[in-house]
Amino acid sequence: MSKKVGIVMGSDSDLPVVEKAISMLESFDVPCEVHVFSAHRTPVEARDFALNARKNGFGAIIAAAGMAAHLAGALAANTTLPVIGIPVKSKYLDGIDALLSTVQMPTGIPVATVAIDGAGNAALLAIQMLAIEDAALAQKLDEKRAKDAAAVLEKDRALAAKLAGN
Ligand code: RP5
Repeated sequence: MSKKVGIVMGSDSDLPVVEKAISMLESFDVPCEVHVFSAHRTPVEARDFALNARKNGFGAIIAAAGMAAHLAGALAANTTLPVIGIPVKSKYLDGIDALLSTVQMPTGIPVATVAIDGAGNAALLAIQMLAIEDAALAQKLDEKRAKDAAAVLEKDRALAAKLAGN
């Protein structure tokens, strides 16, 4: 059994985005634990989760937050596990606020930031981190890449047939 991935979101309103990460982890049979902890509304719980994450069996943490999104950085400040930030799009600035807040970490406390609402890639990156020490998981990643490539090539064939009028 691989290590767990911790998923922390700043609000339950982030769940529709985070669900894509949960389902991706499930598709790889990677265990995850999901929490709502906010860097500003529940800073103590967010800090304690990060402080204890390594000893609690986590191998990576995904942090999803919108607006002035300092959750990923706040978690990263309290653990040396890799932290992956998902900037969540809100209704005001199309997610640019969360993107810049998450990605622009000063030297010393890194956050690996994925695209705005990029929950699937956040999960895949966490899986790739766990797969460094897990050959079976690495094999599953290879299989997914091959399956995804085959799907694109099938679309290419379908497009060629359509354009040729077949
Ligand atoms: C952030 O503020 C959360 O991550 C969420 O994306 C955003 C809005 O939160 P709610 O007002 O919906 O609780 O902290």
